Amino acid sequence: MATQRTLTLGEFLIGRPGDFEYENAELGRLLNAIRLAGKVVGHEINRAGLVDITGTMGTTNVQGEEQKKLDVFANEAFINTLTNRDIVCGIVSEENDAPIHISGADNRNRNKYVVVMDPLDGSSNIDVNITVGTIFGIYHRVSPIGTPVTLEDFLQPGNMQVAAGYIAYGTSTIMVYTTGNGVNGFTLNPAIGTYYLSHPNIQVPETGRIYSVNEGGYVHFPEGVKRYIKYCQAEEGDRPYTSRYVGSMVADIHRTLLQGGIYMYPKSSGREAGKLRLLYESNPVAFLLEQAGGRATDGFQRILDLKPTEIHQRTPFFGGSVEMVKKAEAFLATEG
Ligand code: AHM
Ligand code: MG
Repeated sequence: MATQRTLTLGEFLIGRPGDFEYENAELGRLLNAIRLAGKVVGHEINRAGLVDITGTMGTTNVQGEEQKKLDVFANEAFINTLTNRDIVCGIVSEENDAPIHISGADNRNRNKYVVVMDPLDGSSNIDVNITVGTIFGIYHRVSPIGTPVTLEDFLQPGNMQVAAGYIAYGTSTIMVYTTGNGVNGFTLNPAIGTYYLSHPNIQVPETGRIYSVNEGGYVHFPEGVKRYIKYCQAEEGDRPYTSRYVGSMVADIHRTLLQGGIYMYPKSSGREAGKLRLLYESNPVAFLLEQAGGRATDGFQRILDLKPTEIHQRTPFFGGSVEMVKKAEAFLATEG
């Protein structure tokens, strides 16, 4: 008989003493807001094809990327949900050029948290019914309470995150997050709108059998990455490894968290810093991977120690099972 999931995300949020800091209740409320917006977005994604929500807006975001209708819908859903609750003082979103300042209902700038987010990651996959996701990271503000949020509040290294996670809108909707005390996953029962703890204490296997990279960029990759890919393909011992690449980071990372492996988005000759954005893609995912016993670097340095200089800056990314990421780094180190 199928196992019945009984512990809900709501119960989990209030039932983990020691998991949160003194703001316990506030961080819980913030995560509640995210799970709620995730339901709204997940519901809309499930209706794609039935209502006129797929396709493009005819606009581009600050990074020159075409905006999909669902990109815009998800962005608004998360911003509205986070803005109305007097917890968050600022948001950086992939879809917004500049940070969003939130002064609070009393206009006194007393909210404590900043949120960085990619409201709908992998949106090139929406129109073809493939998993997409929301990625988020949460920080304490560093500017004084009572003053408007500053750029410095957003340009903190990833090691300052108090929580991070993603919601994958896949065969089921699942929210996976950490508050720095392990990683847990909650699957949404859409019939009653409740998330249940389905993946407690996720641990990335020490090594894996899957490498995940867009090999379409192969000829433009650094020599070290090319040689690592060839190594993965070589028949020796437990190799060749197998290849999987969804093209939605959330989906590729979710698989990596559960099954192990390596996910890479290297720099290439056309893209010196790769594609993934440090603040709202690489850092939250790096925090999750490390909290689950995995590793995440830019090929040379720990992602979480990089000091951001711009809100939309990009970084190469190598994350997953410790052994596989270290092996890729070894190839990069001897690139010559
Ligand atoms: P997006 O935020 O514009 O969707 O871009 C990020 C996505 C990641 O989810 C995914 O891993 C990557 O871009 C795929 O890029 P590519 O098509 O170059 O492989
Ligand atoms: Mg993205």
